[in-house]
Amino acid sequence: MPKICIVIPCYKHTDKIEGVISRLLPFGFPLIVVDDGNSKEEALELYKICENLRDVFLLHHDCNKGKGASVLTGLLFAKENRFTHAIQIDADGQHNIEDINKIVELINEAPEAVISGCPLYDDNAPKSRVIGRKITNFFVKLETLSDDIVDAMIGFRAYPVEKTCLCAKSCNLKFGMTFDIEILVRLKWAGTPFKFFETKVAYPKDGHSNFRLSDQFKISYIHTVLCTLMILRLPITIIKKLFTSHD
Ligand SMILES: Nc1nc2c(ncn2[C@@H]2O[C@H](COP(=O)(O)OP(=O)(O)O)[C@@H](O)[C@H]2O)c(=O)[nH]1
Ligand SMILES: [Mg+2]
Repeated sequence: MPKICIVIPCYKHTDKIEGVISRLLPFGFPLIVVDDGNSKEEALELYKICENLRDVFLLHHDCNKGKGASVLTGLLFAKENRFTHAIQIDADGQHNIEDINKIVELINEAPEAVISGCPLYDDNAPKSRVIGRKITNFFVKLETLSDDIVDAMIGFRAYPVEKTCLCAKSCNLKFGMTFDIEILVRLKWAGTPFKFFETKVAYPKDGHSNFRLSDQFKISYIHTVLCTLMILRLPITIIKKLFTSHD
């Protein structure tokens, strides 16, 4: 029986997270909120939001470590507390919270799989992000030599906790915005199955994104690394394919 929790990385989204938390609580899963080195004021605000809520755990980074580091802090806490699955969701309310039901259904159907959203954007989505995502998804197909990962950037997904922590530990991942992409490629290389569901992603006019041009460069760098590793792994991939086609 899966034991599910929800991980919310939070940086400069204290104004939005209260609404997200209050919409998540009725689902009845414990929430792990990670304060990623927010300012003193924002950290205090977060503390006030979480302090009287049952089953809401607030974890704290002393300085800003990045989205990936926040997710990993949440996942390690989930592992320590024997959760089998962690649903990751953004703090800024961009994700369609009702789709948690779809995720839970898919976790029960395929507990060994990564469950991930496949984004349906509203009209406000910046063109540069939409195009950047298409390029990333193209490279991910190349890096995994498969069509299994439909989208590698959305932060609305569920991880099998044990396997993901092990994978993150063994490959020395980068901890910024590239984490979402790299962990999926590495999990695929480790033989993890994937399931995707369509989900609306909103870009409200008053929304604030921490995504910077430098993140785009870091993403290009990570694709260079992953493409190189894919080439180095080719002999293993070919042998694996030969063996599985004989089954
Ligand atoms: N970009 C960024 N997001 C962080 C960081 N730490 C935690 N987060 C959280 O990661 C999620 C995604 O960040 P966001 O800025 O909305 O990126 P975007 O949705 O891709 O534009 C949000 O829940 C943030 O609060 C960080 O250092 N940088
Ligand atoms: Mg966002």
